Amino acid sequence: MTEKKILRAIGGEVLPTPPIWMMRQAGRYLPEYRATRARAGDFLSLCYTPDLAAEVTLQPIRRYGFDAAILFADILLLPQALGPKLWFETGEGPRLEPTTTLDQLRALKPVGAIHETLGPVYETLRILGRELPRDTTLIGFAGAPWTVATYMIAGRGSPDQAAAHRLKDEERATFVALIDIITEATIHYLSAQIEAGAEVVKLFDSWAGSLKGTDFTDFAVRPTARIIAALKARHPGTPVIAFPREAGPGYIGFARATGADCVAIDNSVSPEWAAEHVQPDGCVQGNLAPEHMVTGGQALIEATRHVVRAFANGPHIFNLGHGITPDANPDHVQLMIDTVRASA
Ligand code: 1CP
Repeated sequence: MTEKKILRAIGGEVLPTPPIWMMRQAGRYLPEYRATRARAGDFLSLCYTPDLAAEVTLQPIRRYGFDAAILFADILLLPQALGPKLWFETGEGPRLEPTTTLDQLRALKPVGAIHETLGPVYETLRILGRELPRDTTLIGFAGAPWTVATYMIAGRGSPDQAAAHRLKDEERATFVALIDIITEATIHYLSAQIEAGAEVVKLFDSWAGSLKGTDFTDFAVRPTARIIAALKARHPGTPVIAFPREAGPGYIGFARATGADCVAIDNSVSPEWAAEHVQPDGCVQGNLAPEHMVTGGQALIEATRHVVRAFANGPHIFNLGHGITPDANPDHVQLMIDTVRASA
């Protein structure tokens, strides 16, 4: 039997204390990350230089001994591999050449061509497969099609994803064709990650919460189900974590509807609610509010115990409800881990 606790929890085991990792665990809150990023020069060079990307992936494992390492990359590398230009505006965030017309869709590269750009990402995974401790699980990832589409359409992040909603509602055929291309490309991308050593893959649907009613079914559930079905056909033993962030009631039945082996929960719902409505279908991941990594103290300890207790009767991977922020204190992360591991 595997000694990797993350795989055991995803397989349905209830462990004495939940295994733990943290979204954005390699990031700007760590001084060693900032140093390596400075050496790389910029964020994209860091993503595409396998030795450095592997180094920042390993940093939080060395410092904290998390049970999983997540590949250091970004969900926007896949659209870039399809052709549109990608760059990061310092202090602002990512910018992507927009794709909103049928002509622009036709100009995208064939999905099989993504590997020409993404080769360094697979190399990072191969390095990690050699260098990670034996009991650490290696997680690969991609953005879910809706979330990737919101960036491809608007060319940047936006609080309401208005441009993507407009295309969806007004140019349906173009929007659906874009979702299909991203879906196919994601299948190729995640398959290659698994072949390079990813033991679990995670789909980040960060903006799933803005899809309502049938849109949620059509553009959050269906593309995720298609990706998972294709991955299961090629790699039946590799589990998939789905993260339809802020889905609210959409979390209910999401694992069954998509075939996901584990559902990651954000912190806009209570752990008791998720334990009652989502955990009966399988492993859940989450959902401590990331703000505790900034504020720390007794409130962090109590909130951590609360999450552990609420999920204690079913399979659970402890995590934050969203990524840790750059202003977090590394000591608070250690306090969270100590609290989880002392909770048996
Ligand atoms: O300046 C820096 O060093 C860049 C900050 C940063 C980091 C550390 C970005 C820019 N991306 C990443 C890495 C990253 N992104 C990982 C690596 C692994 C880890 O978790 O440690 C992962 C899984 C992501 C995923 C990602 N990128 C998502 C989905 C998860 C989420 O946070 O909702 C999204 C939406 C992105 C896009 C993106 N990349 C970076 C930023 C600042 C953003 C958000 C932009 C926006 O919406 O405006």
